[in-house]
Formats: sequence, C-alpha cells, structure tokens
Amino acid sequence: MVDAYVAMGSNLGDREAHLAAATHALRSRPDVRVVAVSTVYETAPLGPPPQGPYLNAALRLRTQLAPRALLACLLEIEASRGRQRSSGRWSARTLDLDLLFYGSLVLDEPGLCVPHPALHERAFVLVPLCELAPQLVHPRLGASVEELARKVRDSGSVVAFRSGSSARIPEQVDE
Ligand code: A4P
Ligand code: MG
Repeated sequence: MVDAYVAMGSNLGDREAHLAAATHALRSRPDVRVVAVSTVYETAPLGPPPQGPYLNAALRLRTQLAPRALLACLLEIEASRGRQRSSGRWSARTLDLDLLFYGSLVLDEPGLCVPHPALHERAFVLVPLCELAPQLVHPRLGASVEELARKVRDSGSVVAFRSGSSARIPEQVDE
C-alpha cells in the first residue's frame, strides 16, 4: 500500500458536485482508500484563456494500484464527469484530477510525471495539500509541503468555499 495525493479542480458546471463525485468514485473502489479530504477552496483561475473561478481540494489515498493504474482511474473519473480534452491546455474544465505524489516515487515518463511538475508553483494545490500533509517532503525539491506553501505567491487568491454559496458556471463557456 502506498500513500498518494491527488489534486481536484473544477470550474465548469456544478463544481461542488464534480468534486464530491470524484471523492465518491474513489471511495467506491476496492483498491483505493480515501484517508483524508481537505477543505474545498475557491481560487482565482490561472492561465491565459478567460474563465471562471475554480473550486480546488486535495485527497490523501492509500492504494494498491500501481502509478499508471491510479492515473488511468483518475482519467476515467474525469471522463465520467464530462471532461472534454479538445479545448486546449489550461482551458476551463468540469473536473481535473492530478496525481501530485505517489509515495516518494520520482518518475518522468511520457504521460506520467510524479511529483506533478507544477505543484510547487501553485497556491491552489499547496494550500489544500498543506492541510493533509504539511511535513511531507517533495522528493525532488527536498522541501516540505509547508515550506513550499509558505513560499508560493498568490495564496491570497485561495479562499475557503462555503458550500452552496455560488451559482453553477454554465458549461457552454467551454469553447
Ligand atoms: N499527466 C502526466 N503526469 C500527470 C500527473 N502527475 N497527474 C498527463 C495527472 N496527469 C498527468 O492532462 C494531460 C495529461 O497529463 C494526462 O493525460 C496525463 O497523461 P490534462 O489534465 O488533460 O491536461 P491539462 O490539465 O489541461 O494540462 P495541465 O498542464 O495538467 O493543466 P494544469 O496544469 O493542471 O492546469 N486555476 C486554478 N485556480 N485552479 C486549477 O485547478 N487548473 C488548471 C489546469 C489551470 N488553472 C487553474 C487550475
Ligand atoms: Mg490534469
């Protein structure tokens, strides 16, 4: 069994429902145990195309799945929530599930890079992750999640989300 961490993001449609469905889908699997779920945060969108705010959260899992099998499972859950991949990098999405850490594995292969290559630059990843694993050391950078979170810019744009407080974001925004 390995400890793995997953980042969840959504900025299209019923964002809260997409994140809840992802947690539920992982909970229903016999080969994955969801050990902890962070607070859900509302975050300013990063990226060139204009798009609505995201909800972001993080999960801690214990799993028997190998890294690629776990990634395949995450991609399958994204697809089940209507994730479209045609619209280009950084575009709005119903559900994004990124594998942040898989134990202390360091892997850089086509289709799978672990730790996730951008996690240390993103407040919307580090703030929720810090709730779950402040002392976890990034195996490439040698710094803890807490240290990385302290250094990251824009943590002011990551705010705890009050359930039910925002309207749906219409899906036709995704062009
Ligand atoms: N892939 C390789 N390594 C991994 C990994 N560790 N976890 C591959 C997940 N996937 C990994 O992913 C493309 C391919 O990356 C996958 O098929 C997998 O084989 P994708 O999710 O289709 O691509 P993407 O998400 O459009 O691109 P990218 O670069 O992952 O986008 P980002 O960087 O995730 O950015 N702003 C806020 N506030 N909050 C957000 O959550 N997210 C994005 C997306 C932009 N702005 C945001 C947020
Ligand atoms: Mg992704």
